[in-house]
Parts: sequence; structure tokens; C-alpha cells
Amino acid sequence: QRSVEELSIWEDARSMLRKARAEGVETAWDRLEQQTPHCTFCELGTTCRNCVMGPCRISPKATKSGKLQRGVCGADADVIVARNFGRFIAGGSAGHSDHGRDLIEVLEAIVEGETTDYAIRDEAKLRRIAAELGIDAAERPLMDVARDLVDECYSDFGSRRKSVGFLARAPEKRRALWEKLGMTPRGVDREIAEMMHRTHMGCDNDAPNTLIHAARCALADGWSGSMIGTELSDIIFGVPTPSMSTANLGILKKDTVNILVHGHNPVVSEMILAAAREPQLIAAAKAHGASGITVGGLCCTGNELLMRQGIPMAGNHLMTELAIVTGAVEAVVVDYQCIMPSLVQIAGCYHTRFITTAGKARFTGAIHFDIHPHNAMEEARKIVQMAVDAFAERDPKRVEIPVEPVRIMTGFSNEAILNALGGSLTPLLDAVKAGSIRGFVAIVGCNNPKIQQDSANVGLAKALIERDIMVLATGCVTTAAGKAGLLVPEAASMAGPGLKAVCTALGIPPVLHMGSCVDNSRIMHLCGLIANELGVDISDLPVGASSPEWYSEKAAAIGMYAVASGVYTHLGLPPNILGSQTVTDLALNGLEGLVGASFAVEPDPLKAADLLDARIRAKREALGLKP
Ligand code: SF4
Ligand code: WCC
Ligand code: FE2
Repeated sequence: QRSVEELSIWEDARSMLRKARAEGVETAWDRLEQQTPHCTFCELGTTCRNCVMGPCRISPKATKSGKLQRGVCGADADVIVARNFGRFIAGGSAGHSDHGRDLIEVLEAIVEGETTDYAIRDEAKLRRIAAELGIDAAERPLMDVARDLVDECYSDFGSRRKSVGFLARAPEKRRALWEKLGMTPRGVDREIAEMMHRTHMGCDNDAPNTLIHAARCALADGWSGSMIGTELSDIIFGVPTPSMSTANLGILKKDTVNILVHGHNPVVSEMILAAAREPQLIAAAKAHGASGITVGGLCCTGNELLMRQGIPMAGNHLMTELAIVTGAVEAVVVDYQCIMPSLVQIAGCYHTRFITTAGKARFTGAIHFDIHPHNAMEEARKIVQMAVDAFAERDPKRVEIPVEPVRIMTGFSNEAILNALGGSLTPLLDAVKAGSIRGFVAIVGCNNPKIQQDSANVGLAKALIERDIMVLATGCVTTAAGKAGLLVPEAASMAGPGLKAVCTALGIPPVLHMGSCVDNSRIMHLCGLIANELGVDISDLPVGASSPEWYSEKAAAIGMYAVASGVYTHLGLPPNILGSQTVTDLALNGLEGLVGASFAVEPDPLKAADLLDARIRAKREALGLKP
């Protein structure tokens, strides 16, 4: 068994791992050990289960023996790997985009008067976005504009369009390239469904052709499904603005009722937070001897509420099990995605109520509340009451809160960034031209128990800011960067001299928190704005992306749309594609010639920083800037 020090860089994680071991609670790390070694065929991506003539597998030694080179139908390793990877990307795109669609449904419920729990909080943004999508938004009643926006967004999911609405945000050159390559996303659901079709036996049996569609599918996510999720969330819950909060397990309080919100969508968690702030529920908590109610965030639901409401972050992906191990959590309220099924068992080891809220994400053994726009607040109150009541069952002898919370700054939407810059990108671009900011790297994504938790997320961020490269963080990298002290203005002292000067002048951190995983669409939008301002393509910009500790299908979709948009993208570990030379070559090299960017795989964060730095250097030189 590996020591807890090897598993995570954090004291809060290590303490809770020790406690879990002492109390006999199984975690993801234990199960990884049981699953190791993994199946080599699956690791290489050369298993196929797409029909019942199989399942089939292609031996990595196939070329030597001459046997097992093709599945029963005749598919070779290239075809099988491309098909599997295509479906992987489609799965990720579906997750983000279905989340986006849920926001359309909430806006629709507002427009139709089916809910009073939700409202249009940012009318100006609604009109601005509607106008951007070609809706007459100026003089008409708000609800009429909103109704048209709902229709417009739904249409992006269908199959009657030539291209999705927000694609106009991408530079013209890029759109022309997509058109030429057959990568223009026509509709979110269409591209996902077409990927399922193409990968049925006997359809797309040309690996590069399958990968081009994988890119189209991912672009539908990044430039439509996710983008709709972000923009509508801002309209309904408010555009994030900079504010301060805190992070790590120390945000759980010994004397409060602690509720953690986990998953991705702000729709339910915003209601939980609103309920937890109501005087009668706070009074109920006090009646049980608590001093109040703490709502803390996990993963992206946490990010959504951190960005807009400033709630504290308990942790990222690999902290979700460990948060319950504190023994100080009354309820974990989840929506969907990245919620380990093991949380049901771990909650069962304590007094913690594990509560699901989405019909499409139910967990056997969980307490379920079926939440819809029309009943959200009413149900949220019941959930908070349930957490309050659970406080009486907390066993103080089993409570251990290992650390003090760390301060973080959040709320850097594109609107907030532009605002901080006085309304125009010019000062930022001037800093880039002068070389005080040499470039930008978005560090995004998850934790993976195969990698010491947050060692690569934090290691890469530190190495980049030292080189005057500004870092943009989303998803589970947020809490990693926050715990490392990188999300406060004082972190400028850890940056290189140029970046330090810019951050100090603006009072911002060198690592900017831009939101949840769907909010990577903010970063794509920003790339589009910068490229248009400079009159170049996104692939000409001194930018990069990285997911050092990724695990999920969604992270692969994000990586794929970043690359297809022209952003060089580093991954800390490879997807399961190495069984195909063709697919691997295309991902690591060939895509560069097609879309002007490719993937790089490098487990060592310092070497990854070198790769991203070299890329930024080359792009700066090509733009005639000093490297
Ligand atoms: Fe085997 Fe081909 Fe069926 Fe896949 S589609 S399981 S490779 S026969
Ligand atoms: Ni996004 Fe990765 Fe976290 Fe889940 S919440 S674990 S996809 S980064
Ligand atoms: Fe996420």
C-alpha cells in the first residue's frame, strides 16, 4: 500500500486518508490498487464491444504473430481505437451539452411562468446575448426576447442548422478552416448522434475521418452546448464578478450544519444555498445547537456557486470522498457528473445524508428529491431541513477537521476581466506585446488517483507563472490552485517580474479563476476576442491549454475542442489510443497540419511547462514579438 504522502500533496487529504484507513473506509485510491494492473488491451484502446460477433481485441503483438490483427468484422486497431475515442468524446460532449440544455429548460420555465423560484437576474446580458444571436432585442418586452432566445438555443441542439449560433465568435479564418475540413458543428445532438452512428459496425472505417468528426462533435460542445450553459447561467444567476472566498476542508465548521453541494449544475445548488440563507432554517439549525449553516462546494457545482455567490470550496474531485470522512458533513447534495458512486457507501459510514436531485443521475441507496423548476425552492427547504436534523446525529468523537482554510479570489468572467481592464482588451494586449505577459495557459480538469493529487496541477501552474505566463483555471484545478495560495493577488510574488508587475498594478492574482468546466467556453470566447482584435487566427496566439490530471470523457472533449480551435493542448496522461499508431500520430502531430494545433502528452509538470513555454515562444516570434 502506498503511503498517504504519495497519494496527495495536501495535508487535509493526507489526514483524511489516515482517518479513512483507521476507520476502514475504502477510497478511490484503494480501489485503484485493486484494479491494477489494468487490462492492456483496454489501456491501448484496442478492445471493441460494438457488436455481438465480438467482443474483440487486437493484440499489441499482432504485427509479430500475424494473428489477432482484426476483429471478427475485419476492423483493425486503427478503426477500433478511433471508434472508441470518438465515442469517448461524444460522451463528454453529451455531458456538458445536456447540462447546457437544462439551463434552457429553466429559462423556458421562467418565460412560461412555470416557476417563481428562478428569475432573469441579468436583463442586460440577456438582451446582449440575444442580439448577438440575431434576435431583435432592443425595444421589445424582456419575456418576448427571452422566449426567442430559448428557441434559438434549442435550435442549436437540433439538426436543421448549417452551423451552431455562437460559432460566429470564432475568427473568420478558423471558421473557413472548419468548413474546409468538414468540422463545422451543425447541431449539438446531431454531432453526438452521428458519432454513435459512425461507430456502429460497418460505417466509418477510416480512422482519420472518424477523428475529424470527433473534433466536430467536441466543437459542438465547446462553441455551443457548454457556451449555452455558461451564458444562460449568467443570465439566470448573474455574471460572476471578482470576490474573495476560501478553500480546503477547513471550510467545514465544527459548530455549523455543513452541507456540501456537488456535481455541475447551479440550478439546484443555487436553491439549496438560498434556502440555507433563510432565517427560519438558520433558526432551526440554532435550535439544534449549531451556530449556523455552512454551504460548501465540491467540483463544478462548487465552482458555479463560488464564482457567483462566493461560497467556500471544500475540495476538488479526489476530496469528495475525503470530505465526508471528516465526520462533519450533514448532507451532500448532488446533481450530476463526477459524483463517485462510492459516496453512497462512505456517507453510510457516517451520519451524512447523501441526496440526489436529478432524475437522470440516481444512485441506489441515496435519498432522492425530484427537483424541477416549479418545485425547486420548496424541495430545497426540505433538504436543508433534513441536513439540520442530521446535525443531532453527528458524533463529535469522530469529527476531525484537519486544516485552516486558505483565502482565494474568484469571479473572473470575461465581462469582469474587460471591466478590470477599463472596458477594452487593449491594455492586456499591450502587456502581451511588451512581453510582461508572455502568454496564457488554461489549466483545467480533474484529479486522477494515478497521479499524486494536485502535484501536477499545482506544479505546472507555478512553473508557468514564474515564466510570465498567466494561468487561467477552471474545474478542479481551481481548488488545487487555491489551496496552493495561487488565487490571491499576493501570489504575484511567485510570478516572474513581468506578470508580477501587471498583477500588482491591477490587483489580480497570476492565476485567474474563470469558472467550472462548461466555463471553458469563456476561455474559447476570450481566445476568439483576442484573435479578432489582433486580426489573426486562434492558432497564431501565444496560448496553450493543459489538463495535467484529467480523468473524464468531458475533459477529453474539452481538449479536443481546444485543439480543433487551434490551441496546443497538454495532457498529463494519454487517452486510451496508444494501440493505434495512426490515431496516436494524428493526435500528437498530424492535427498540427490540419488545425494548427495538436496534443502533447507529458506526465512531468516541469517538462510540460517547457513544452508550453516553447509553444508560446514560437508563437510570439511568429507574431514579431520578443520571445
Ligand atoms: Fe468485433 Fe467488429 Fe463487432 Fe467490434 S464491431 S466487436 S471489432 S466484430
Ligand atoms: Ni470537471 Fe474533472 Fe472536476 Fe469532473 S468536475 S473531476 S470533469 S474537472
Ligand atoms: Fe466539471
